[in-house]
Amino acid sequence: GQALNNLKKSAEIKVTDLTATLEGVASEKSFYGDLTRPSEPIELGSRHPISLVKNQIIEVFNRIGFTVSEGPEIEDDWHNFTALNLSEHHPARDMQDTFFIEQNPDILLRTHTSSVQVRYMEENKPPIRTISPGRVFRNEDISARSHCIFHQIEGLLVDDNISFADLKGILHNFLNVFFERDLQVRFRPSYFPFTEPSIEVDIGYQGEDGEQKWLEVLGCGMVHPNVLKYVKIDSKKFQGFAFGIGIDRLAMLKYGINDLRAFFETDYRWLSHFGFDPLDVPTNYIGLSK
Ligand code: 2NM
Repeated sequence: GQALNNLKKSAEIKVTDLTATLEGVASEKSFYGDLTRPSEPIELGSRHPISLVKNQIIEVFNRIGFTVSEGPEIEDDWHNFTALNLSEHHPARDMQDTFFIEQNPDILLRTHTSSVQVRYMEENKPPIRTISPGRVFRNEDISARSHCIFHQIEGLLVDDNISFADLKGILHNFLNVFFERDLQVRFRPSYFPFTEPSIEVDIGYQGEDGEQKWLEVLGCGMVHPNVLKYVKIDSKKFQGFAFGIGIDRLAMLKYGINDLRAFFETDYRWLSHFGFDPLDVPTNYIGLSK
């Protein structure tokens, strides 16, 4: 009983003290004493440049009917390699240093998001128009220009009556819209196991001495008939094209970033420079040129 009484007394003193203090503050009507004032605004973050560029690319392709498809980062051999026409001993499997699980080499970290498109073609039949953004993994040393984690968007269109001309038109338009100018574009023959023919795409610009220079921006090609066969699409009836875009690389080109490691440092001050988000502001990219 005595202990409870002591507690009651000290509580009463606390309440009386606090009431007096608060009444005093409120009667001064000072800024800080106004208990009804709104709280300090919460500072909003900004989007990461890789997310910005990813969204910009998605928006351009959304406008011409491409959906967004996603898939697992931990893949199996079939979806990452075999179904993409890289047979077990294909030399291209060595070209990409892959993170495998030692106990089970059937499990790996995807080296490209083409694996998503294999899954998409297994589930959906033509007409297909989809782009697959996501994180991919290759066992590379970290430097200003390379990292073992990077980001891709791969695109896929499968329909009847599709030719290389469709691929050229769509990619040239995409690059013009993305870089907001009328670009020179060059298509160079290359090699990928999952496309035939395979092409690398360069954009042209004038060097300091006025000489013509070219910069590689993406790889693409007509989907190899073997890939269509693996996902049970009749390659006599349907053709398709696919392309792979490095998001990190496009972000560096667009914003003049020369060291890729900045993307991973999460320096709040640096990141806040990219706060503008074109998806938040209604803009019309198509037809824009500088
Ligand atoms: C590239 C270059 C060329 C590609 C192929 C496919 C699929 F699944 F349809 F076979 N997806 N992406 C492809 C083709 C990717 O990246 C440089």
